Amino acid sequence: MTEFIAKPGVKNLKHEGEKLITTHCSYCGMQCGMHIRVSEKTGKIKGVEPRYDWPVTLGKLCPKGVTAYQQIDHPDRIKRPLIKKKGRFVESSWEEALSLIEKKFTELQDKHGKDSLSVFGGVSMTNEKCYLVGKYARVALGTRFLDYNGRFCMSSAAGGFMKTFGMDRGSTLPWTELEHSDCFLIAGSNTAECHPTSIQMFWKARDKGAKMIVVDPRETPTARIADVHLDLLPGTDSALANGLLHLLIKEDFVDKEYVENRCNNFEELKASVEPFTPEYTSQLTGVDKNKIIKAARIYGSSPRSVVMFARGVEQQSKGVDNVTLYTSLALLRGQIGKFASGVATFTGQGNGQGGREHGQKSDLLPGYRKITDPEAVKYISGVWGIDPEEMPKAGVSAFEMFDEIHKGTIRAMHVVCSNPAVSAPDAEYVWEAFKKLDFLVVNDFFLSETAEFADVVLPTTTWAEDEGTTTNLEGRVIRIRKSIEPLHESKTDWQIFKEIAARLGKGKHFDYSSPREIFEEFRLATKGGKADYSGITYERIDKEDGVFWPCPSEDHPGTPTVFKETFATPNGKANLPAVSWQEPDETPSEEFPIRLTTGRVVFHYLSGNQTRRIDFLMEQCPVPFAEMHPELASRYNMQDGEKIRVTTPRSTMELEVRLTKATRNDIIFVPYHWGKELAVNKLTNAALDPTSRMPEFKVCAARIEKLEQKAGH
Ligand SMILES: Nc1nc2c(c(=O)[nH]1)N[C@H]1C(S)=C(S)[C@@H](COP(=O)(O)OP(=O)(O)OC[C@H]3O[C@@H](n4cnc5c(=O)[nH]c(N)nc54)[C@H](O)[C@@H]3O)O[C@H]1N2
Ligand SMILES: Nc1nc2c(c(=O)[nH]1)N[C@H]1C(S)=C(S)[C@@H](COP(=O)(O)OP(=O)(O)OC[C@H]3O[C@@H](n4cnc5c(=O)[nH]c(N)nc54)[C@H](O)[C@@H]3O)O[C@H]1N2
Ligand code: SF4
Ligand SMILES: [Mo]
Repeated sequence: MTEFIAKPGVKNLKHEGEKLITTHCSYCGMQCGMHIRVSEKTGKIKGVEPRYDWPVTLGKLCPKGVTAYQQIDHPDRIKRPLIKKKGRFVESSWEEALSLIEKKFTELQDKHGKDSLSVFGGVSMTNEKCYLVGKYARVALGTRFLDYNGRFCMSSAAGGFMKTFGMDRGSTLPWTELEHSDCFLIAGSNTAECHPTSIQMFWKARDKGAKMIVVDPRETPTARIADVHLDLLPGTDSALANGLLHLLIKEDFVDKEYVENRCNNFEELKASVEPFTPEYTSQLTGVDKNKIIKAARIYGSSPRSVVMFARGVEQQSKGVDNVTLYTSLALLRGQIGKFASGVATFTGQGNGQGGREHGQKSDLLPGYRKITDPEAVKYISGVWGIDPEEMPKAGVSAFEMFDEIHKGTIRAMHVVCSNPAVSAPDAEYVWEAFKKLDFLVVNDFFLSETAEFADVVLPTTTWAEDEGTTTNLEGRVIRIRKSIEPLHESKTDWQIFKEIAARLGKGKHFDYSSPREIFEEFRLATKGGKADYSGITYERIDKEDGVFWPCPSEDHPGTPTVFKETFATPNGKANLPAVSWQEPDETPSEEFPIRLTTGRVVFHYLSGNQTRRIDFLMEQCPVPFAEMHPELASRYNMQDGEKIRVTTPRSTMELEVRLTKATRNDIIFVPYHWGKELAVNKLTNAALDPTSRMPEFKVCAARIEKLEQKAGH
């Protein structure tokens, strides 16, 4: 374990009577290094210290990170299993809760077949647990209906990287190199609020003269410090990226040798970007053409540049196209596989990278293997000790599982580590689906809006009560360490899968006594796959400050920079897909004249089920709001702080106005961290990307109205 450094230069200043557990934050993909302080006498959590010697985040934590420990011994923790009886939750024993699950699952499968059950997973869990979610669905329940919350998060980036590179590692370079880059093109990422501790890397590079281009409809804190801010209309990224590609080609910024030797399809791409002159691009995107030209020249002339993007470009019904186009910028410049340059997506959730590689997706098996590939099925069946014939077929994507519930195909669901009642689009449709289920089981440590619909809630441990590994947004596999024993009567998710499996007669496939044992099987399951972890051990992670996958053997150094010589496509060259511009699924009309976009604030995390319980964070940001430009507000005679009505073709809600000149004057932005009547997902459009099945959270058409003053007010 590492040495504790209180501050650079001040060593081993430990808190009296406490031990320090070296681990990482529970929330986002930055996975900031931290030490949890635990009282030696009482074993209770006392607080947190940043980890200055963690090479990626160097002692930085954001407001969520410094308060993350407050979840652990929080009074709202679910202490015992809950069973709904006559519409109310009643505490029960594990025996009673698990017997009920066994009975219901068995009855439903006897009557309606194996696929009447489903599993909805999440990636705020360790690799060990994420791996077991897939195995639990396929081996213990034997259902094809399995998908997870990464479908709302990383799926378009994954789809885009598979198309261009043939492999989906979120970053082609280690982020410790970012400070040596000359130029960042950041699209659809509110970096300072959503990956706050990465900002120091950009500042260091800026200090050495690096340039920054930000593509966002809002002037985020990151856009504010940019050399060029391309303030596009939401949903027009493919037009903008085509326009930038057009200029790279026209102004001779293409690395011809690289493109010739390492890329496919250049001529087709060239032809398809031809119409995207700065004038035409400006017309489609609403961005001043001179800013587009300036951005292309800065990016095109920088020797070491990094293209980075996040959900702003990905959470669209053309999200995969957007990803391939932005990625093509870096390929035309010959930037992939070299020092301090490349492409990266800002992976969202703590284990958003690892959790998407190992079989929580409806069509994937561990190691990024395809369930439609008979060889992959044969290999994984061997590791799992089942007959390949028993392996379920591919299922459907996360949102489409709700369609299956409405159709009556799916009768029961086990939600593990997600809160789709808040986070899925078209929320009222999703709530109806939950009500329609014959049986819903939820694993969580806090009663979420989804858990409120459940028949049985199983109390799980927080990240600090178990050990395992996660994979950060660089692709670096790291260790999560156990700070305390499970509180109350909670159990870890893997223990829960093990116990349910045993009751369903599949116990021999889940006979683990520790996360380490799961990790050993998991290594084997990934061996030979695209995401190969087989050379990674807990000991190596400790010794080497994490190990980057692919790492196919214990003497392999791991792969901090990918695609140095070749890409993972059949001919080893990267693809440059030619995709033209298409409107978003829903565009403004007379009835819904503006665009609504949604996202995050620094103080809350995702569905808010964790951060809405932390006093400091709630004090900073208690309720959602509709951010709008004063010009837009004045057209409707709306004032700052006033309540208004926002309506889309799906539903309507009331929100507080927040005026800011940082937002375009033809859109509103609403953060989505609240449930029920405060859930902006009542309004969002569930149009899905054809490849990634990612919903269009980032753009739909809306109407805003002043609320009638009530008499007497
Ligand atoms: N504070 C905080 N941090 C988080 C999270 C959190 O909930 N809270 N969640 C984590 C997770 S899981 C994720 S996925 C990431 C998300 O991180 P981000 O993707 O950075 O966050 P968002 O706020 O969803 O969206 C980013 C930006 O996209 C812009 N945008 C909207 N529409 C468009 C468009 O059409 N084109 C472009 N180019 N931009 C557009 C928005 O204005 C917004 O500034 O953050 C991670 N970190
Ligand atoms: N409108 C709109 N909607 C969006 C987005 C957007 O930008 N706009 N972004 C989308 C994105 S990027 C994401 S990632 C999704 C996320 O959406 P969700 O998956 O709903 O996100 P969380 O709030 O992280 O839900 C995780 C739940 O699991 C619990 N939990 C945490 N750790 C564990 C664990 O180890 N085990 C178990 N069993 N439970 C645990 C938490 O308490 C919480 O209730 O939301 C999506 N929804
Ligand atoms: S940046 Fe992300 S990982 Fe780091 S402290 Fe904040 S929420 Fe945690
Ligand atoms: Mo996410």
